[in-house]
Amino acid sequence: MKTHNLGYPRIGSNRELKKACESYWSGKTSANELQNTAASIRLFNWRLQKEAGIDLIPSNDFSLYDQVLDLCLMVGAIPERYHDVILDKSNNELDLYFAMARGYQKNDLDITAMEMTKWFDTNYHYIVPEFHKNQQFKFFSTKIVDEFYEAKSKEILTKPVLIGPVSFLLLGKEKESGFDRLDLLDNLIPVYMDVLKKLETRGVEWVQFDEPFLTLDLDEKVKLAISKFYKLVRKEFPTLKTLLASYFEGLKDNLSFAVSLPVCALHLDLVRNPEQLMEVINLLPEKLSLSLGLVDGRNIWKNDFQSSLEFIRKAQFLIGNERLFIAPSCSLLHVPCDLDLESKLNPEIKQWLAFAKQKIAEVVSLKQLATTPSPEGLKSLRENEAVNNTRKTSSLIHNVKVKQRVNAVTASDASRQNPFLIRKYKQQQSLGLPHFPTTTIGSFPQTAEVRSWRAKFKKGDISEQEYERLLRDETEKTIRWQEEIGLDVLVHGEFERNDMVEYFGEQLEGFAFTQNGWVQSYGSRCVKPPIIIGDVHRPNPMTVYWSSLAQSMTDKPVKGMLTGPVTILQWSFVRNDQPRSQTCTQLALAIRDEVADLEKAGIKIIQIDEPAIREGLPLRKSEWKNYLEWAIGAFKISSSGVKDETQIHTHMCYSEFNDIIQDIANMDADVITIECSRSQMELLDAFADFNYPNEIGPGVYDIHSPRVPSKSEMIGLLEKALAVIPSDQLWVNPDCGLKTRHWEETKRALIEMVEASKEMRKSLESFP
Ligand code: THG
Ligand code: ZN
Repeated sequence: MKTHNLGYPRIGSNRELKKACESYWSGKTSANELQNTAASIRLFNWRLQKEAGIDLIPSNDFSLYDQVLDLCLMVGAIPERYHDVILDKSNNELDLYFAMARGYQKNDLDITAMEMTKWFDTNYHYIVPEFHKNQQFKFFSTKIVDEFYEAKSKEILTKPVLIGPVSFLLLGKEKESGFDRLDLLDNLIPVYMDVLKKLETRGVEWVQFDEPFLTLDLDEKVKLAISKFYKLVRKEFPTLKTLLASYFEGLKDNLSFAVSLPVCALHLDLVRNPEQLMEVINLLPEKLSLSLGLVDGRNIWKNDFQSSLEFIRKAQFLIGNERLFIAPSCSLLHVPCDLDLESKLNPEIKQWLAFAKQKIAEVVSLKQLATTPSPEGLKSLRENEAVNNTRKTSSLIHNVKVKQRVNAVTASDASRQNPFLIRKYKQQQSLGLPHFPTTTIGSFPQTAEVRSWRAKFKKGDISEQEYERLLRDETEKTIRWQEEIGLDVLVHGEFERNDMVEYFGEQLEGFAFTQNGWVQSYGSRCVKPPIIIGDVHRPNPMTVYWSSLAQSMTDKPVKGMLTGPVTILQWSFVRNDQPRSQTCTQLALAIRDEVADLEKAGIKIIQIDEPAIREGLPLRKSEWKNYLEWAIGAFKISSSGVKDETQIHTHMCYSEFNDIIQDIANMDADVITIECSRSQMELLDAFADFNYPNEIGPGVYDIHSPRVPSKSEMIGLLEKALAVIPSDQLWVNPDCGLKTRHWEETKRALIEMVEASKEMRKSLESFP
């Protein structure tokens, strides 16, 4: 039996990589300094795993920005627009790499970054490879070989990790029509063979191929492609040991296909799909080894040793120790680095948790428990059992009232009093908004100054009164400015908030927080997901103070701003002792209470954001219906407790919605604002084909770039929208919150936007 790991977090225990990258980008430090930091993180991670007793330690799991971008560079999939970056001889490979990740502005050149999208059902974003007809590839970046060599020179023989070529192609996008990116496989294979050759000559024993698509719905063409590649690898490298990894789901109907592939070992995610173990073992060819992914790489709970050992023993009994690996379920990229750094966490809660470093130790413990029974082993098993048992009865977790309330939810709690058309009429009477009403998504720029107030307040450098006064002044300035430029529905600006999910979690019961539990979101950007440890409820109003304060400053309606239950669930670490649907319903009831209090305080428009509803979709289509039922149901529970006159908005971003448009309509929000400025027509077509019944604000400009769009540009977009959306259903707004922008461009863009709406109104009056 061997232990191995699929990938270790690369940001560094104290976000060293984030700081090094940002300092390099701002020109404060050299490429050399950045590379030194990167090398020391790699060495730290390798040594940590080696000292813990991991037999096969990954390399090439490190990345300066993203592992898919690394692969684009490895195979020379460099979009043509970056060739000018290469031609400039003062640039090196690192400059090219970051140009692809972040865009490039230098000497008249203004080259856009590559697109990003979510990595399966995680909150991690990868860079989307771009493919063209007949595209050629070549072995370009030698990172994978270099890092193997780097570890070897420190006496660590690593297992390089490489996304398989078929998953690589599937992760990307066809940038022109008339071809299928899978047809590029034949051009890609020689590069992979080249890489494997180089690795083999340098003494590689094991290579890990990630084919995460193996757990999705696959057609025959994809299967043929996968099988073609692994047959070739086997033929060209008969003695190379290959481990094929899939994760985030079970293999399910791809199972017999997966076990037929000529690889040496197959990794299974037994956290997501424990049932597959017996099915795989029943079909397992004699020469294939199995890697049991038993330690949850997507969540932070301590492993249940007894339950894991039952799986290991079954596998031991049926196929023996020789052919077994123990591992985390997936790469540990998705969990924070080290629980030991949490000095402020309640010890009762802390004992239930394991971060990456602790999970590595768990993998090793499981092997020891399964292979070398000892008194100490038995003791650690008993300890593990005792600690996990305390969770089952802890008063921190269980709240009878919350459970009773969830059980008492009825269909009428998830439905507004009257249908949309009746509400629309009453809201029109009450709000009196013009045609093409203008609004923003909620947040205004969080300047370095605003963030410094929060930091000072947290450190105790300024008093609570002082902090509040500063925020109040900032809010008032923002209200005045919105009035001045003529926006119709105002927002308070959210200056009091850190991350939206953290902000709500901090005010709800049932959550715990880390000081340092950072997880990479994209590039140097990290999030600190809250931990939902127990039954959730809302002891006190959360946003009423700031919303009603802002409303008291103006006669225009101020929108209340909340994060929806599905998004709070999706961007937190979620308890694993009850179904996600149940936790989501508890969150929905907490938000419902907040909505009711906002309404009582005189807030007439309330926005409940659900940007993560799409990414929560199960990877297998057969499970979509069930998810959508409880997720949409939770949104409706959170939003339906109000009078007809109260206007509910929702906002969505980061994804394509075409395939769940019916479900979005079922949310029955009075107004939906949606990110679509980059592919507006595609999205609008979906809403038009569908005859979307309620009001909609397709974003008229992209807030992810500092570029200021002109009034006429936005009018152009609105006219296109009018071709498919009736004029009394159309709102005018940017496509997302303005938190990450500067005031300068924000002001210019919003002034143009309001002017665009005014002009649209005029032309409506002349041609009604
Ligand atoms: N919150 C959470 N998850 C998210 C987003 C979010 N996932 C999707 C999307 N938005 C990801 N985008 C970002 C954008 C910015 C940052 C992180 C994720 C960011 N992070 C700060 C950093 O890394 O410096 C740290 C944040 C902080 O100091 O609290 O800027 O909005 N949960
Ligand atoms: Zn958004």
